[in-house]
Amino acid sequence: MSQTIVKPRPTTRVKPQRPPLYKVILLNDDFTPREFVVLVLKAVFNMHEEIAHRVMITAHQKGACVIAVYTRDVAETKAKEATEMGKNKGYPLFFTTEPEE
Ligand code: TYC
Repeated sequence: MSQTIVKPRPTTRVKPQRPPLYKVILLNDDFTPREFVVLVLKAVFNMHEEIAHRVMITAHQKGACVIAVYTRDVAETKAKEATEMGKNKGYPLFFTTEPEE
């Protein structure tokens, strides 16, 4: 009697990878008016007044504040757009990005 041995095939499992995330960081400066920082946070990061104000105060007191996390493209575009809004008014307002650990 012959026996058929069925070997299990190695399964190749493709685990969907999440794209790496980037933090957008707001930096404090001595010149940009507080209300303008709040306006930018609302316009670019869709924050409500109260949250935007709290974020602005945190950056003002601590020197910097992580404000949101996005995929690299979105983080860089928003940081650039927000920085540009300040630049257009002659303010040194600055947003930077950093990969999340
Ligand atoms: N420090 C600024 C001022 O006193 C206000 C400010 C807050 C600017 C946060 C930038 O990220 C910032 N007018």
